[in-house]
Amino acid sequence: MYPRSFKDSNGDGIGDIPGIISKLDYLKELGVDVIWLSPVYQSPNDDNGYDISDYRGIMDDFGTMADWEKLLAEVHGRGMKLIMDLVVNHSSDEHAWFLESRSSKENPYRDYYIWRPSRDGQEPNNWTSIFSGPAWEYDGQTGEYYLHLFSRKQPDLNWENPKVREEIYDMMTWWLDKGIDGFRMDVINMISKTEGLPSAGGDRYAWGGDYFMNGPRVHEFLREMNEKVLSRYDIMTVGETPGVTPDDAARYANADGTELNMVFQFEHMELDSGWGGKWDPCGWKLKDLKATIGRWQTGLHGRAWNSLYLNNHDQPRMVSRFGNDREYRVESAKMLATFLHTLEGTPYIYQGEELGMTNVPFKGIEDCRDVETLNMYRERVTEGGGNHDEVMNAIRIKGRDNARTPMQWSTEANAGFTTGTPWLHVNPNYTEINAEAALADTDSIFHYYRKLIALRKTHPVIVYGSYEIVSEEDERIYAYTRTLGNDRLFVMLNFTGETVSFASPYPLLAGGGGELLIANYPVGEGSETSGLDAELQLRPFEARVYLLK
Ligand code: TEU
Ligand code: CA
Repeated sequence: MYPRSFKDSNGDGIGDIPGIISKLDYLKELGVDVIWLSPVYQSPNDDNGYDISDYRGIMDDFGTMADWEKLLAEVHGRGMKLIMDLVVNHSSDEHAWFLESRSSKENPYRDYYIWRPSRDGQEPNNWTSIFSGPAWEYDGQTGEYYLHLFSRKQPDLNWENPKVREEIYDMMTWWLDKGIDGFRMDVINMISKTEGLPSAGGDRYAWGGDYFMNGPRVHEFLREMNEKVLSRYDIMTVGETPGVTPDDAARYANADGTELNMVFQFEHMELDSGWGGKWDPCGWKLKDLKATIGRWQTGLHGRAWNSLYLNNHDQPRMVSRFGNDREYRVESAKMLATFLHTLEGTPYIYQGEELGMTNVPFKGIEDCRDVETLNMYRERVTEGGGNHDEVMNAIRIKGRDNARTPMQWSTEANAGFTTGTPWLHVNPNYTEINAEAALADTDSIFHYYRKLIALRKTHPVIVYGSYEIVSEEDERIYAYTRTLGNDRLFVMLNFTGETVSFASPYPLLAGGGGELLIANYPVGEGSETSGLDAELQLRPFEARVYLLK
């Protein structure tokens, strides 16, 4: 949940905690078990709360600590759980620690952050920031540079300093003692940097990820965090770990419970990035999706635990990216939901995904708010002389603002999100895509999600079954089985907008031994031959899930 865009209760155009409370019944009806709340701590909002200036205060825009306490009670009162976003790779440059740290080289907080003198009059190394430009900012007060892997207002904390680790563990304990049910941990695999912070490659600026992702002490730090804090509570933890492989993840999310419960990996989020990376969007291939999902499903089975997602506040809307947000929006949204809810792992639903919310036709850069997008535009177009239309096209396809337009509640002004002026424009298609319409339509994507979620609760094979691909070579149909003891699930997904004939390797229907659990089209008994070589005609973006006898 992205609080800034979920529901505004006081007409200032910004979502807030009382607004969230007013919509908890909606989440309960959907069947949500755990709410992951993006940061609500005090922040100057350079990166919409991922730049924290007080880890124990609630952001004024979002309400008070009393509001937050009420939210937790209301969530628990409905039998749901709440996990908070732990952002400790970096803080805000307006955090008291950083104000002290930058004030002098002798200040006791100096080594809470990563300061280095210039190297030949330039930055201490050649790393680029993930939000464009160099990863170092010169600070005239003490004539040194500080490291910021993200925006210059997000200085990296120095995890080599045991005092920093103690402060963070104390803060985590403080929140856990309030009764939260766990943490999502922001870029937690970046907290250990390679000794000496070596430069990367030969260029003036280069990607330094080899020296700050999955670094030398990251597992030591997480084991210490687990021993000193996490292991003392009955909680859920999920680490956000860009750039991990299944083997890395098997360590972070190992079954012994010495680190985290699961991680968000990004391999399937890179399939549509060309040579130029995220902002060089290219088509993706189903065979590549099958390969990466297969690697993760088989790679972690019995060793660790997967998280399953195609959407969050950092990714464009999945129905636009992996489905068809025009003539087959509903069918493809349901097909993708079926995909996410029939794999092994914990499925995550991002606000509005259950409505089939789509990407946004941003007119110009003035429509965008995301620091990642604004920094990239300035570097490539304003300063770099790049082509405005080309860059705007990439932003419409991959920009994070696509996921951050206000939640579409109804056909009222501003989609019922606010009575004021929303901080970010509402997607114009809210008139037909909104929660009110979805709740009233028994055939809506919302109600389809409810059925999927309910299925997981009644069929252990869906949660624990081992994954096996079927017809791997098929470029249009993604089919797989899940097996647990004598139970076998068979899933068929048409990832194209055409009707595709597919030879099921299993007898289905007509007494053939398959029970249809869920489908996104009506499946008539007469529509297929039964028997071994049943030739199924799978319609555009058709999804079917059978329980084989
Ligand atoms: O995201 C980390 C991260 O790597 C993403 O920024 C991702 O690489 C990028 O968005 C892809 O384009 C986390 C938070 O989820 C994100 O919202 C924050 O901006 C970032 O960390 C810094 O805290
Ligand atoms: Ca508000």
